[in-house]
Amino acid sequence: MTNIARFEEELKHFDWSIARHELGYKEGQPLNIGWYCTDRICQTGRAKKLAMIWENHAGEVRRFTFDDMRVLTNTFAAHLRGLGVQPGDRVCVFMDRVPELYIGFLAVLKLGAIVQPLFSAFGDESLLTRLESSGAKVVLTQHKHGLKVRKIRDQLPALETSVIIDAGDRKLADGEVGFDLDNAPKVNDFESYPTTPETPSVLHYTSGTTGQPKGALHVHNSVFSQYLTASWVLDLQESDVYWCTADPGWVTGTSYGIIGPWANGTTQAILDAGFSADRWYGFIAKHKITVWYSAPTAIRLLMKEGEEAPKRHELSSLRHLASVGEPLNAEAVIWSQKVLGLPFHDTFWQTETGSIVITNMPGLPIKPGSMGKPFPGIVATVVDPKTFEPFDHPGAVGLIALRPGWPSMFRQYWNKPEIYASKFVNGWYLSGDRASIDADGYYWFVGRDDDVINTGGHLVGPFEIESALLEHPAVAESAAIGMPDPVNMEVPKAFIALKQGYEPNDDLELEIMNFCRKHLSPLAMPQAIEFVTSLPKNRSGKIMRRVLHAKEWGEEVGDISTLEDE
Ligand code: 6R9
Repeated sequence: MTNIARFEEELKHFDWSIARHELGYKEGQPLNIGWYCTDRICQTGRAKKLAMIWENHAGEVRRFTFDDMRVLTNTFAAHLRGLGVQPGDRVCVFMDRVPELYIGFLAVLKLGAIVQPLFSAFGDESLLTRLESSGAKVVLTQHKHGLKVRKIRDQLPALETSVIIDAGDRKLADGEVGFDLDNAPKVNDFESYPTTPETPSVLHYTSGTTGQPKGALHVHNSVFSQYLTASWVLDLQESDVYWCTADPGWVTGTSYGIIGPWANGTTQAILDAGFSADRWYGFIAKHKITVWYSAPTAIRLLMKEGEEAPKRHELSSLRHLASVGEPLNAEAVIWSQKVLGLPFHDTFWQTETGSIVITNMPGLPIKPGSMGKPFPGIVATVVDPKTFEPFDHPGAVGLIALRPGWPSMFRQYWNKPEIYASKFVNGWYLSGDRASIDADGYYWFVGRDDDVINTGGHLVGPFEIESALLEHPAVAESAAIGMPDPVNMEVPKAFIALKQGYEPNDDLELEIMNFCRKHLSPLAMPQAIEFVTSLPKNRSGKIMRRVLHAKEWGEEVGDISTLEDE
């Protein structure tokens, strides 16, 4: 049987009970991700196996076995319980990629509380909107990031405690407590809270076109999807050393940087340091990474460094590569095949889907530039944007639609039921992305269907940038769009109409940029500002970012009359 025929065969017989069976889960039992990622691995004879190999920017390495992870998550969970954390409470994890981030994340789940991971580079304003929304009771953080929390805590009535993991002898403010995990008395036995498959687990914030970022709420049931996709798509085997380059502030860093791999009992290598080609290749060589999950922007950066850089390192341990977050261009697949001897396998999914839904699974021949096919058990299609019915001919461009029902599907947007409901039409979940399906059933990504900016794989909502700009006294109106960028695909650009009495000039541009820097995360910072006398609007006065976008990319503006009715 050919590979592709085997793949199609697999699709026919697939049932999610495979994951339940492999994880030894029986209906009616408690299901706790924290327990499945640590205690269960120990109980299945892998207590002494390495769970985490951690390295920082200085090259310092620490190693943790699954038994270490079990005891440390118990210790952290017991401490948090002592601070009054109850099941269902939101606990935010706001740290660099230090071991305490990973341990704290699982500890919160062991308590039956909801973990809200946030990217440590967020400034106080990005932090405020997300903590305000979640109503987090506790934040787990480091001293340097705790200072940002300290600045805004007056505006967060629900926030009781900041737990500072590296307080040392520093003076703490009201509401702050120090917790030194390494030196805390260890808790060997801790009973994980008996969460059910539908108990909320992770609350990930994601940006949309309008309004502030929304919290996509997941449940413990997600582990079945994350476990099985990590096993089948990332092809994780018992002897692998796996590296996911994503930060747990984003969903890839939790679904495939924590839950999926550790539920498989996989050894993960974690690099808490910035990008450089030599550092990355050196990391692969040093820890003999076998499976590598990264993103197109990083691959493009590596491509820019040329073909000599990888030759300086011993990369023969690598055996499987995958990519996520943005369109993986055909050149990147061809380049990696040539230079690393392996193609990158594309994987498409979202914060909302919780796990990979469309992918080039091993065994499926890759068509470079295509995202591949739906994962077994995922019913996907492309629907006509007008009728929301699937197209009946290949090649038509429409909206990627998924039939709800796989285990890791998000269950709600936190406190935003109307927005959640608006994502479902005709029984389909609409992803907000456009694509076509070819005659062989392969999906080809076309673009997003909304105004969200995907910069280097990170979604940035234009509204967040525009809100920050509007706080500046000179700004009357603003619109943010993505402009072309050779590495990040797109980067934010702002169009600004000034209030009367202000003149556009370089000084003002610099002043607005500096103002933004205080309010926005580095990713959301506009890389260019263009002053305009007015912004294109529709009849109801909404700014038409699409018109600006089309001009910026040298594309046809299209039928503005339909836009005017939006
Ligand atoms: C996992 C993650 C989701 C959005 C998604 C789409 C884009 C993700 C992609 C891709 C083209 C791929 N996206 N994977 N675009 N090819 N393989 O990235 O989640 O941060 O929620 O972003 O990213 O636009 O809708 P999230």
